[in-house]
Amino acid sequence: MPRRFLVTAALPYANGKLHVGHVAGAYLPADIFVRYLRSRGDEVAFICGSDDHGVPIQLSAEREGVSPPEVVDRYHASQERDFRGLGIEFDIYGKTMSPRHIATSQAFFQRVYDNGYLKKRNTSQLYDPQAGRFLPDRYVKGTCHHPGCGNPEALGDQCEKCGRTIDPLKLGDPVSVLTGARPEVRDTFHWYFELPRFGERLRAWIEGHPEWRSQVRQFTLGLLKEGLPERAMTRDLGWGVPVPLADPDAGGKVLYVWFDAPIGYVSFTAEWCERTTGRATDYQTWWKDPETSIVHFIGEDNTVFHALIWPAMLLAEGSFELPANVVANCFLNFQFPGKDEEKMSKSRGTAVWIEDYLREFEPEALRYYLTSVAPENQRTAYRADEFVGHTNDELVATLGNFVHRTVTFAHRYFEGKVPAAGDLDPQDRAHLESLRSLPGRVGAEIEGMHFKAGLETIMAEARGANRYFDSKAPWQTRKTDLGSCGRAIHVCLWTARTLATVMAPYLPFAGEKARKMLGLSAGEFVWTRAADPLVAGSSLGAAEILFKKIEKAPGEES
Ligand code: B3M
Ligand code: ZN
Repeated sequence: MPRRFLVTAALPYANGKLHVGHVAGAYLPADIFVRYLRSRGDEVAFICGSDDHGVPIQLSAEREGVSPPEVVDRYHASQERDFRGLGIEFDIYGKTMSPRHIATSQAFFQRVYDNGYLKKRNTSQLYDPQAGRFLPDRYVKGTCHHPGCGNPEALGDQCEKCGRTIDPLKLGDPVSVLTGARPEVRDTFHWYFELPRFGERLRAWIEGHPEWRSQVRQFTLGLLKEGLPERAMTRDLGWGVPVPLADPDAGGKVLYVWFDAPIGYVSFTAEWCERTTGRATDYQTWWKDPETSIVHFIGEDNTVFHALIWPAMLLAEGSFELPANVVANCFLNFQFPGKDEEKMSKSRGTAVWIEDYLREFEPEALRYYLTSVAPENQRTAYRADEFVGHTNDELVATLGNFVHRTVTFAHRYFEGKVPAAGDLDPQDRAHLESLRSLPGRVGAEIEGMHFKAGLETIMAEARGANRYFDSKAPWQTRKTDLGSCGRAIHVCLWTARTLATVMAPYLPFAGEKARKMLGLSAGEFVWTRAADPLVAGSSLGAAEILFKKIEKAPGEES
């Protein structure tokens, strides 16, 4: 029975280009997961888009002296191009500044309000007297107020060091990022989301998911223990979704970007349904049917929003299903030879940009390397010196070489056709037994969100395949015992099929090349048929190089 999955990857702010850290965080694992599910025959919607609102966009627009939509359009297009170049293929790459999204988030806000979970409260807020403006979220910086953190660079909405949300009024030594002025405190009012009312339900929900990554569980359960604060869900800002309430005081206020952004997953699903079925209301199949598994892929800094605030919003709205999993990767640091390991950061210029990468390198090397060092449970580092070795020794010399040498051999000595299997010997049978279990073993790792382990399983099998080839020495037996030579090549081609099918979610471009080399149709190149033998006598396609060797690491000066 095909299952149904709605898979999302966090919406990048439309104020910057994508770098390797983004890809390693949410997008690559999500793409692998989706490709795997599709190969199995499951029904999947893969949703992403740009996060166009909020302070980050407005700040960028102000710094560049252009309008927010101009910033959004430029970066939206660049992000979409970069994703496509890496083979990360969403069903839709939406925009939160689209009219449908604005209407959807307003309706959502209104329902949460009507259900009694949003309360208007007087509050004080930081205000920049020089700029003459309130300073919501990232307009202010200061020292994190959470016990045991002390990060001096905490942003007004979230501390990147401890991952917790920030109350800007509690920041130590706050400064306005607009003018550097010390902010004043002024009165205003906002609509607050009564998060504390959901604490118990969220705790029970998370405790009911022991399969989630432990860092996500620990972090969220820890926050629930501390007690969730109420959170203002509106802002005094010029750029955002206007607060839809009839209240005359709502004029001039917009929704907090973290209120409207996750609703983007819903509005983009509706947009995609409209484009594909003509019925936007079909989004309900993906969001309101308990048979659908909703899986959010995110970077670690988005955990509090996806695993606590967003689910609480869904509960408050009342008609949606909760996510089945929130899959967070930790940060990926950077390490270049002779330099200290540091956080990948666009502001500090320590980043490998996807756009630059794709000008010189193939997507597969990055997909492979980033999966092999994926920060699934702890922070890991992109090490320039390691990148070359992983690509040349593993991807090229082990995986690519096995498929290539096998197909080349069949072309040279078996007229480009699959030789007959004949009578298998015990070594063949032992090899094939391991091969037959490969799709199940890799699949179990992917279903468990262990993408790196899945890839390691494939590579172990590929090393075994090369050993099998070597020990069969077909270049000798072709002169002495053509039957035994054919049998070995038959088994190797079979192995190539299995390997190529299970690697394809990780390495889709090479998977496609291998499929053609093996003479398989798209329908034959699916997970459920990965371990099927190739038909003896069928024709192979031309042998191609699957992966190219590289000379230096991306991001390294030549
Ligand atoms: N734009 C934050 C980020 O890029 C944010 C994600 C929204 S997902 C709904 O880190
Ligand atoms: Zn902190």
